[in-house]
Amino acid sequence: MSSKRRLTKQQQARIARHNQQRLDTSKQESSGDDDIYLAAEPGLILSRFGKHADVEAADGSVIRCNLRRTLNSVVTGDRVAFRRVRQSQGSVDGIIDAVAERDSVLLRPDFYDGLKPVAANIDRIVVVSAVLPEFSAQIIDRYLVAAEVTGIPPVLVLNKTDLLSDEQRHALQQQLELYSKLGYATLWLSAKRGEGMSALLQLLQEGTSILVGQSGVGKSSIMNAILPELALSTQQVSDVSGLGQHTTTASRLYHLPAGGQLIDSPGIREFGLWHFSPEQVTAGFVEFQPFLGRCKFRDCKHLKDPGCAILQAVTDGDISKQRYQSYLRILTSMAEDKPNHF
Ligand SMILES: Nc1nc2c(ncn2[C@@H]2O[C@H](COP(=O)(O)OP(=O)(O)OP(=O)(O)O)[C@@H](O)[C@H]2O)c(=O)[nH]1
Ligand SMILES: [Mg+2]
Ligand SMILES: [Zn+2]
Repeated sequence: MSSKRRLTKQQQARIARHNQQRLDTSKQESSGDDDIYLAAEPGLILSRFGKHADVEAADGSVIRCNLRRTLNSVVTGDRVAFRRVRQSQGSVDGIIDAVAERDSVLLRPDFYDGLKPVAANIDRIVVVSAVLPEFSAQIIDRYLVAAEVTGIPPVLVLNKTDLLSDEQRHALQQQLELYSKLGYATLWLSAKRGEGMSALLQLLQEGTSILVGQSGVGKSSIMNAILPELALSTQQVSDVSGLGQHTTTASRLYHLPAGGQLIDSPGIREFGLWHFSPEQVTAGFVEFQPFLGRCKFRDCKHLKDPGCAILQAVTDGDISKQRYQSYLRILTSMAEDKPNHF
């Protein structure tokens, strides 16, 4: 928790009560600033940047709003109550009064800033990977753990398939097969050539989905392939560092022509899992589940422990070595790199 401003339980309860009252836009009483603002309306957060957010009203118009100071977190996908200004002055045309309780939230721990919400009310996490900058099963496994623990179903998308050599094609087909055997939806895509796009659109038709993955894998390019009129900026993976350029800086929600909403999000260098316990990470590996509780020792760490049912399953080929090694690496990195505030 941030130490900058700690509220007492009473203050928190009062803020929550006011927040709840403000959400009911049909029953607004007049407030002190009615000379500045019009009546409250329900809205959807398309994008949040610093002290501002773009809110979509029921009529489809987009209003740039300030945030009431007591709102501690507002992100893309949040449902809010907001008011338009009576008279526009400059670029900010409204204020967000309250945020509705979230059905789901994708969180990401920031090494310096603590836990940060990426987006709210998400129905699907689309994990995008590509051979350029690099294909990393480890990053996929991290997102899968987050998806399992938060209960938001994932879809694995391999983009830039136009770049694959025959050898890479074969290896990655096997990779994706490993995941589809675990029950995950997988998709082969080329945003550049438009291949696999209609299958993707069909998957995204209902609810709100978010594109996540390393910088440079082509998230914004996928958005552009769906909605060319957006003309979102995209950038080549650097020849020097071999990394993405962190082109997208804020998440933003778009409505898809065939139905559904899709959020483009900024790529991140590493998706940390410090906010989860080791037990949650274990549970995040779906194929471990039938074996949990069957180890000889109740507090088995599934490392070298004798009588470990997970290790036995790896030996028997019921759990893939790759996934088990990935699990070990995640646990080790969680213990080693953990910043103090997690
Ligand atoms: N060959 C090929 N290149 C692609 C494809 N999709 C995207 N790219 C290229 O990959 C580079 C990075 O694409 P972006 O869309 O900016 O990647 P991003 O994931 O949005 O990156 P961040 O915003 O930094 O997180 C650009 O040069 C794109 O043209 C594809 O299907 N095939
Ligand atoms: Mg981008
Ligand atoms: Zn065990």
